[in-house]
Amino acid sequence: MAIYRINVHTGNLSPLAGAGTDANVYITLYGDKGGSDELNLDNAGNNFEQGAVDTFALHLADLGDLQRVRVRHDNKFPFPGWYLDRIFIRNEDTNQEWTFPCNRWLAQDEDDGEIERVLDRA
Ligand SMILES: [Ca+2]
Ligand SMILES: [Ca+2]
Repeated sequence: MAIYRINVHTGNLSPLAGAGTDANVYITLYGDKGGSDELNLDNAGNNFEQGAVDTFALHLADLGDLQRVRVRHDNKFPFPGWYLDRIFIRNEDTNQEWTFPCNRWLAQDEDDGEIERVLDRA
């Protein structure tokens, strides 16, 4: 088993752009030792607001060297469009770290309209 700390950086755009979301966000991790299940990123707070960094801890099988992540939301609640800056992941047991840049919308009314993206590590 391993503990993965996941920092999700929502974009710091103009407040009028509505970068934040209240939709439910899901992530799947892929490493050279396999992939995770699709996991809901949730904690007690109001997550994924403009300019915020939300931190989650996931207890998973050791996935090895992470290669990519798939991230999506369910488009629920008003103004669900979300501008994801990047996702940072750290394996707290091995101290390995990975960054997955996005710098795009996951929004049906922005960019290409997709609300799911696969992010390769930087
Ligand atoms: Ca929110
Ligand atoms: Ca929004």
